[in-house]
Amino acid sequence: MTTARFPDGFLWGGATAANQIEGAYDEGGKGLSIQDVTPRGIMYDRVAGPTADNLKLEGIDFYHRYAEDIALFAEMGFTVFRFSIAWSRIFPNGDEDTPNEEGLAFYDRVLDELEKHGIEPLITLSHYETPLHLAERYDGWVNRDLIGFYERYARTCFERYGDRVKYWLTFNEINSVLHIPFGSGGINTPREELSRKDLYQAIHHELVASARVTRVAHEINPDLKVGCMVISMPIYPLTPDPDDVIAVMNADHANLMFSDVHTRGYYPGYAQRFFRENGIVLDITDQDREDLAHTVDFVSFSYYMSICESGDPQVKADGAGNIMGGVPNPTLAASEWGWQIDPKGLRIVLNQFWDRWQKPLFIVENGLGAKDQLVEVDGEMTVEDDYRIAYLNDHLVQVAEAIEDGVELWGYTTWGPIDLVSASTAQLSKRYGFIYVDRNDDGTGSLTRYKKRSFDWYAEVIRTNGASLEAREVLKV
Ligand code: BGP
Repeated sequence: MTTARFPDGFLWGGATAANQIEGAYDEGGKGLSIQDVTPRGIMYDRVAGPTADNLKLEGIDFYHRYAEDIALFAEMGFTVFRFSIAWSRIFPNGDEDTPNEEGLAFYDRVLDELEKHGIEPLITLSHYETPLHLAERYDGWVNRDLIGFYERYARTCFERYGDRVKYWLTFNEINSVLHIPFGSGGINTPREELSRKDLYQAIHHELVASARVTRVAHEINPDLKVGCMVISMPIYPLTPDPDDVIAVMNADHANLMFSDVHTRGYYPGYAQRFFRENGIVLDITDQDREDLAHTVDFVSFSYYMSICESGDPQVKADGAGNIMGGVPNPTLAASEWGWQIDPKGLRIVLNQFWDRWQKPLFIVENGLGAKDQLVEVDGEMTVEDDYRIAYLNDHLVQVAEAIEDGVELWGYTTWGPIDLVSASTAQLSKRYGFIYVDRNDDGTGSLTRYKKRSFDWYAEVIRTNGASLEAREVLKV
């Protein structure tokens, strides 16, 4: 037991994305999204159209099984559930004038179910799911027209659901555009043909769109809370050499610029210097500047790992990571996919973000992707996932420390409370859930759900508001 104190009303739950769970890729009038043509995952090139080997086309069939799945979340005591709306269910091509009613009605039903169980929804408007037509016809976010299409989509969602959904996120991991232009920004032009100016112009359009819909949300209902969402990754200097520390500062700037703009409403000096020195002249209108001034209500982020940086060009930055990698940390162990495990990094990042922005924070992704073994215990099928329990326990202990440090944190949603298709590799065998889904990488499986050992563990954490967590020495290499 710890002395961990999470505030009353702290929101506990899990997080998903439409393209990784829903399936039904061509049902209910849905158009194609960029996920329907990336069967190997968003780190890899697109293919021409949907192919049978793309696990996302069926996902875990949440589209038909949402009631059963939400009931299981409720059994664990969830008070919040983060999910995304598939943009191409609401506007199948992205550029229509009127929305698809069948798509809207689906999310009404999901919200009904959440309401029934007293679970607060937290909705991501765009989670790596740009309608494919917007990528092919407009080259995604490189094109300024996307701002208007996104605004129409967001307005439709706020008007339809704004009286029952308080928490909204504009773009999932917006800082990933730099690394995966197609997956994150719907940019069809191959990465190697994009100039820096193209990339930062696309980023600028997304930042403006995010700020603009934040204003729209507040106009529709002043009680709505709109947040940004970024990949957080504490970056440590490999050595005490000041050159390594400067390298960290630069890497931090590249990564934190997005939330700096979201929270301050303008580009910070270091970004302007970077644009100047790299000959990047962005098309920024007066209207853009006015829009950007509508800052977010809170900052949300994913946290899986930390990384190192070095000022020495000889040092290899070949460490694997959540979209971004870096120089591996010699003191930390890693997951089966090479992501280095660092619970204390979460406390560090919570403090860094709070100190920097003084905006309430929300951890909307954290978890361990691992290979699970389904076994029979006392006549029931389950997974004895003590490794997952250890990972989450140790991270949550650090969250409690950060709260003790004075950080204002609204909630915590683990990534993938139910097994789902991986974003980076499109595998099902990279499992994050408390609930096992019987589906394999080759597409076989009954889709039956089974509770893992971590299911009861998380239920107890939520029931005791964190008091059941165990402070213990965290293993290093
Ligand atoms: C984040 C994404 C999620 C999710 C998670 C885990 O980058 O927001 O969509 O999938 O990482 O990553 P992966 O699925 O690659 O293991």
